[in-house]
Amino acid sequence: MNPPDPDGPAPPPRPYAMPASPVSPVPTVAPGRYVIVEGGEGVGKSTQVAALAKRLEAAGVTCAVVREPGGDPFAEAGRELLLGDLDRTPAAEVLAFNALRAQLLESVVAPLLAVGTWVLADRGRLSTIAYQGYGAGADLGWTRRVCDLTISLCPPNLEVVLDLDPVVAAERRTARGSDDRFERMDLGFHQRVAHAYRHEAERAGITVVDADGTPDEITDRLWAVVGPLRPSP
Ligand code: T5A
Repeated sequence: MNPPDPDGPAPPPRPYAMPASPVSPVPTVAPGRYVIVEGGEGVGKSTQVAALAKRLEAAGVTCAVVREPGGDPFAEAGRELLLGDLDRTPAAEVLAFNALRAQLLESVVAPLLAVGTWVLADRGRLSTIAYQGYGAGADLGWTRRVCDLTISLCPPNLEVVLDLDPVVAAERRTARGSDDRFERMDLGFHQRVAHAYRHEAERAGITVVDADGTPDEITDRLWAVVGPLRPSP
């Protein structure tokens, strides 16, 4: 017979939206906010994250921009591997994206939030659920659990999905000209990813913003959900 587990029975899983325990019981500065902008290829995430950072800075908020995969030397090296062409299984891809996410959360995001800096992220856990779960066929329940476990290291204050017809997004990408492993996937893959974002957003009550229009129009729509996260003066 196995000896009794010294930890006793497993506690119930922590809900995803629960805030992380504070590092110190007496914070000296108001913590920053962690905002993740999500969506398929070419919907305008990088453009909008940069525009939001400008608006926040103009409003007196110190902020930093990060991207996934990436964000520190280890995670950027992993990005090269993941966006390259070496064969991998969907489950290995889920774990690899989450390993790089854990690195980013613990080494970059959490320390910035602790000193009051806002973090605007280009992609996060929903990308793994959409691309590896719905797109590449990794088991969805397992993928969600792995992603929830990882993001519990540093839960975001807001996730927002930019929604755009994948055909329009593909035109934007073609106009720009770029070509990594995921961008080369066929339209069916990108349609599954777009459907995934809509479905996951509806399931979890995540805000969806229409990404059709001029960049300024879309920034105004995003600002309507991000701006109110600022503490009242
Ligand atoms: N991935 C990532 C996974 O599979 N699983 C994961 O868990 C994670 C985290 C990352 C890849 O990794 C995959 C998904 C991705 O394939 P990436 O290079 O960071 O690779 O890819 P994207 O995040 O998709 O970046 P893109 O640059 O392709 O898309 P964006 O950021 O959504 O779009 P953006 O802002 O660069 O704009 C694209 C083009 O459109 C123009 C821009 O000027 C640019 O040329 N544009 C507009 N044009 C007209 N109207 C507008 N409103 C426009 N807004 C921008």
